[in-house]
Amino acid sequence: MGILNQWMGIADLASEHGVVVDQLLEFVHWFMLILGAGWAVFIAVALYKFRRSKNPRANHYGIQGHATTHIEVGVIITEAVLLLGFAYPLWSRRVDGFPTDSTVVRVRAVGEQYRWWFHYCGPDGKFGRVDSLLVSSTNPVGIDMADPNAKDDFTDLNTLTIPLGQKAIVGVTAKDVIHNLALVPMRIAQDAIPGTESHIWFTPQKVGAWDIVCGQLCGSGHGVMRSTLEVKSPEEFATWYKEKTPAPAAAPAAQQAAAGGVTPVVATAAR
Ligand SMILES: [Cu+2]
Repeated sequence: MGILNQWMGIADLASEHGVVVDQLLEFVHWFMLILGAGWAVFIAVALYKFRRSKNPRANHYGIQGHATTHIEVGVIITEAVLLLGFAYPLWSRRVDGFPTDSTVVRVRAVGEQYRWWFHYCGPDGKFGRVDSLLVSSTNPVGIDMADPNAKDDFTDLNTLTIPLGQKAIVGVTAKDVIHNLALVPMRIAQDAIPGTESHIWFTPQKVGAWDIVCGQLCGSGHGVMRSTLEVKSPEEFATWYKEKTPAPAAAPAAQQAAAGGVTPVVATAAR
């Protein structure tokens, strides 16, 4: 994990790609520590060397050697290597080539002041159409129930449930202001922007439950905008998913009842 990461209290790591993120973090922390110490020494030396008692008259030529130039060039090269050689490739692997296999789990995360709704597409693997004009107290993410793809969709409040070892794609958006879905143990975060849906993907590698925090100051209740990320074993996840899925032959009226049925669970989770 890295001695500096550990010392600074890094959160539990639970995703496949997170190892590389942590390695980069560890390296950057060492680099900054060395750089910080170097600057501290430089200031101490400068204060002593150029003290007034020894230099009654200011010398505007300063240091004549080239050592500092070489050190600066070294720092610039190291930073360029870090950015172009490590950070960009890591980022491009995250945003390029999203997984397309049939086992991918898809969830939509919809932020609002101050909670997260999670929208699942159901066994058909297709999200129903969503429309912000359809948002109501019984339809928190505005699912269009007339769309056949929406028949098996369901939502959950403040708990993002995903299976272990399976790639997950989360579409992140918001209803009101900009939020940020920060899945710290997965080493991934995404701004939730009203009117647009941004996607992230990762593979959970540990069963467990962690806090999801909002990573953007989104209002007076920002600090309490906490949800839970729950990684279940594939079997447990399948059972949970089946329980949550509304009955296949349900008529629109029954759908509404099913949606209502979810509400008590939701209300408990909200507290
Ligand atoms: Cu927020």
